[in-house]
Amino acid sequence: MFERELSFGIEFVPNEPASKIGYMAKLAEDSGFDTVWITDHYNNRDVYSTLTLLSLLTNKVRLGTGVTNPYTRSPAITASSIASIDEISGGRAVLGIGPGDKATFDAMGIAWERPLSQVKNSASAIRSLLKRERLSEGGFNGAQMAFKARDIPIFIGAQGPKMLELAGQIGDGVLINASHPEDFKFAVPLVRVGAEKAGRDPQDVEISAYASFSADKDRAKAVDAARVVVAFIVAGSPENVLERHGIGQDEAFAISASISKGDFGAVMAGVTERMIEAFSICGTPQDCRARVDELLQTGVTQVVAGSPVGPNKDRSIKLIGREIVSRYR
Ligand code: F42
Repeated sequence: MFERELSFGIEFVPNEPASKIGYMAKLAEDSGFDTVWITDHYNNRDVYSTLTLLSLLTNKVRLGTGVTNPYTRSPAITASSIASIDEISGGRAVLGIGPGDKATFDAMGIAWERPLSQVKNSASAIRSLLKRERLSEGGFNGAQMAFKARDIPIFIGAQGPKMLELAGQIGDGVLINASHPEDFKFAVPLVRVGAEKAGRDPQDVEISAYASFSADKDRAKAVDAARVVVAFIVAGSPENVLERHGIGQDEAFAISASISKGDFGAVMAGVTERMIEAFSICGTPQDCRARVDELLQTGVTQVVAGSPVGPNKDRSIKLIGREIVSRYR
């Protein structure tokens, strides 16, 4: 059995000013969350500027990129940035890194080549650079940091089977974008196989459910808040994942088409109860606890409350802290 204590994270998307994120991150810290994850997309506020402010506004929480990628930032720049966050925050940085979001790379004119090996090589390069080792392979030509940093934990953002196995091989943790136990029954064994293949103890890998989360005392309000996020997840899910949850391709196509047309009335109407149940942790605190209990059974050791968090973010953070996080302490 896996004995790691369950921890709680929260995700913020820096699509609003850092001061607002800072306020909510402090609220999350005071509400008992253990880790704050900030997403990285070129079209939002910069992840490291946001983490710098959070380093100054919080005292205890771990602060992480959730997740950055090796395409828009060289691993050498990532090593320098995350080491700086670690220094400013007094040793609280964690690095989440994944293959990145193809849609944003297309918009930036960046080719998404060999994502598996890019993630693997960049994690290895970052680890070496943090130790001040000189790098002269994998495209590097004598790169070396001017300062030594802590051995900052690296979490791999993964969904696909190969990436999950890689996360088990090289990650201190894995961030899996999913909310339903069936998805973790598929993912967790792959992470464990990866760890075993690399001769590691699978218990050393922190398995995180990076879930769309929506909590409110009123279930209907929680569901309404989750609808748009769930619609985007359905539209972006591969056929096998939809099938796993009994959702037809036709239903997903209809939602995609409504998103493309900008018809958000139709988007909301297209999201069924089954989709909400498959792709979010949603409802009253009691509903959410029931789901967290199920996830624990599959080997999950961190639950990350991802967007939307709830219909009123401030209130939902406090509610989750009081009625969910505290029950697992
Ligand atoms: N992406 C962002 O850009 N920003 C974020 O803030 C962000 C947050 C985030 C949080 C949690 C999380 O789980 C994911 C998150 N993502 C974010 C998305 C993340 O960056 C990835 O897009 C997402 O995890 C999907 O990745 P994936 O695990 O499905 O991996 C892709 C690349 C995939 O297709 N994997 C396949 C697999 O089986 O794992 C294998 C692909 C493969 O084998 N590729 C070969 C190779 O060498 O890489 C090449 C194959 C060929 O023929 O070219």
